[in-house]
Amino acid sequence: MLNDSQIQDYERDGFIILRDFFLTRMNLPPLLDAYRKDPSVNGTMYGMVDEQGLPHPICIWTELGDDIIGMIPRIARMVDATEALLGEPCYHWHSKMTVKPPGCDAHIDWHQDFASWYDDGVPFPLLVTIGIAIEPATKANGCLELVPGSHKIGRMDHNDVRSFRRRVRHVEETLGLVYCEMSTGDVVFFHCNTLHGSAGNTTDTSRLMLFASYNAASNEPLRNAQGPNEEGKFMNISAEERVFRPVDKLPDDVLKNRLFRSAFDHTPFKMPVTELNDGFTQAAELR
Ligand SMILES: O=C(O)CCC(=O)C(=O)O
Repeated sequence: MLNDSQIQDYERDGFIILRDFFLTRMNLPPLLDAYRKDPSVNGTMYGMVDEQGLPHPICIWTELGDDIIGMIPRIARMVDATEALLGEPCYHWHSKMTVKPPGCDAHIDWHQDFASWYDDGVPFPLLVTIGIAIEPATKANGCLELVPGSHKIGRMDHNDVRSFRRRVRHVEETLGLVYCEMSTGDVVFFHCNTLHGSAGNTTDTSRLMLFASYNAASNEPLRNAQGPNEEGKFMNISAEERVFRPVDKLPDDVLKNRLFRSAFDHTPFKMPVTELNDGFTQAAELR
């Protein structure tokens, strides 16, 4: 469980990095082995395109089953820590894996997650994401970058791209930048208004991260308040998948005791509606 000083750090910076949150007591290697055998994740990895038009692989899911990626977001210490940061019960919003393959030039452009979740109709910025390093993340292989304190700006307008870029530059120059370098098993908790992004991978090793996002129980999306994401256009996630559903918490040693059925074969992944989303490419187009 998080202590008061960790919660204060999160409130001040909009994120907190916890070393070895996972590796010692839990068990990530079976997920990494399965990913290395099948980097397409059963053909569900799509390309998400950056401002330069370069894709990086991503897959996303909302349903939590009994494979590894369905269990990780339900592990009690993940959910309990998130609830300590939010000060109330939470529910699973969605999870994803993002990859920077060796030599991948694609960036993940600066953004606040709440910009898109607001468009899902969410009223308050009461969402937290946990990023788990499945493979080591370094400055050279495109680790997550965060601007400390940027959650205090509030939700920025991402639509006017030139003005947004200028604001990001100013915020970054004013508040600085943290390279979230992590070893396998380290995690970062970050606020949904914390500005973040990542650069390309200049190394010959891949960088795999799993991100689990949670919404506060009191903060379900409002019907008829959606923006461009109306009818689940982003990654085809429906309004029904966004309502409060209690998390069926699992003991911390569930992975260590190998109680999973597979790594990712039992998860129904979301697929982007490509005719609506020009920010995606098909899996086959990924390098
Ligand atoms: O994988 C990364 O470096 C960042 C992922 C991210 O920002 C996101 O998916 O919202």
